[in-house]
Amino acid sequence: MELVDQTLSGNRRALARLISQLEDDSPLAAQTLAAIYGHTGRARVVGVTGSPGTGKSTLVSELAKAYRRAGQTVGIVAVDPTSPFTGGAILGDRIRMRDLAGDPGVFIRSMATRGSLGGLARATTNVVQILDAAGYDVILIETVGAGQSEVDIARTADTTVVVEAPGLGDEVQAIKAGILEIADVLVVNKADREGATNTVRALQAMLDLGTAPRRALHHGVTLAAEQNPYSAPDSAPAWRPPILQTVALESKGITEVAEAIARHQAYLAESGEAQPRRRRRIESELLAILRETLLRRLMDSVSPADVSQMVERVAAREIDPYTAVEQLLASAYH
Ligand SMILES: Nc1nc2c(ncn2[C@@H]2O[C@H](COP(=O)(O)OP(=O)(O)O)[C@@H](O)[C@H]2O)c(=O)[nH]1
Ligand SMILES: [Mg+2]
Repeated sequence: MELVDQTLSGNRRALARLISQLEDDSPLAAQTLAAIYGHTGRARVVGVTGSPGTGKSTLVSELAKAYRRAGQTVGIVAVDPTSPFTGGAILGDRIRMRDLAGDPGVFIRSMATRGSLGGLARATTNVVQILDAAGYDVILIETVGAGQSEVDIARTADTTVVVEAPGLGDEVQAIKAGILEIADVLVVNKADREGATNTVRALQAMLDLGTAPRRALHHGVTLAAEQNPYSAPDSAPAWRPPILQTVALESKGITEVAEAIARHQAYLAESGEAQPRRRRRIESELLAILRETLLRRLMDSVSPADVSQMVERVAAREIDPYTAVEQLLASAYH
């Protein structure tokens, strides 16, 4: 656990090596997380999500610069294969991000999208926890808001910023992906383009439609507030996501976004929402680990020879696949 000690004392190379080692070694991940867990819980975690091309990477790098100017250290986790942080985007964008890469107060990590998306969500959570333990003040997670697992990743943040851009038909996509539901701050980027005010208006209208108190997701099912043991006290006024316009490319409106994030974090602390949110996050993390562990243990308990034999029997139409699975589980060594 020498790497862990070095990471906790701020060694960047140790941090990078630790993260790489975790990527495919889950027993090691479990050990490492056990060793660092007591040092986590201090960073402010901000998710930035939205459709491809809305300007998330540009916004994230501008936000990172704003936090750096305020003297804060920043970890960036990019879960986006086309991210300029990964070298995936056009040259101009990469050049713009170069000053971040040379800054010792910034640590950038891009997540490989290999493996299952569920695994990616886990891996991302692990990296965020390590950056937190390593002492980064703010952690920015960039995800492409395209599906449920990206939404799951965004949900691991204290504050989620949803980025839209004019003229992409994003308003409609946002509803489909349920992404508006998780927005704490809405940003209409590319406000230099035509149609930005229309996008703002559309988002405003959608927020008006959804003014019912926000409900917490429990096991992926929406529960009424009174049924949810983790819901905030009734007296807390609901948070209405502000809608902000930015031109990330020209660094316009960035301070306002950082301020809105800070206001949301103050709201979380003052309203008593922070605790239930943390609990929900820990609950879903725990359930994910439980599911993974159960799956692995059960799979390990089924003998490969028995599986081959069942394949033969199903192929011969002696037995159907469902019955075959029941028999395999019955004969597994628990
Ligand atoms: N016109 C305009 N272009 C922008 C703005 N922000 C980002 N872009 C450009 O939009 C493209 C996509 O940006 P990127 O940050 O990679 O978007 P992502 O896919 O959401 O991460 C890039 O070519 C950026 O230079 C903006 O505010 N205005
Ligand atoms: Mg990107």
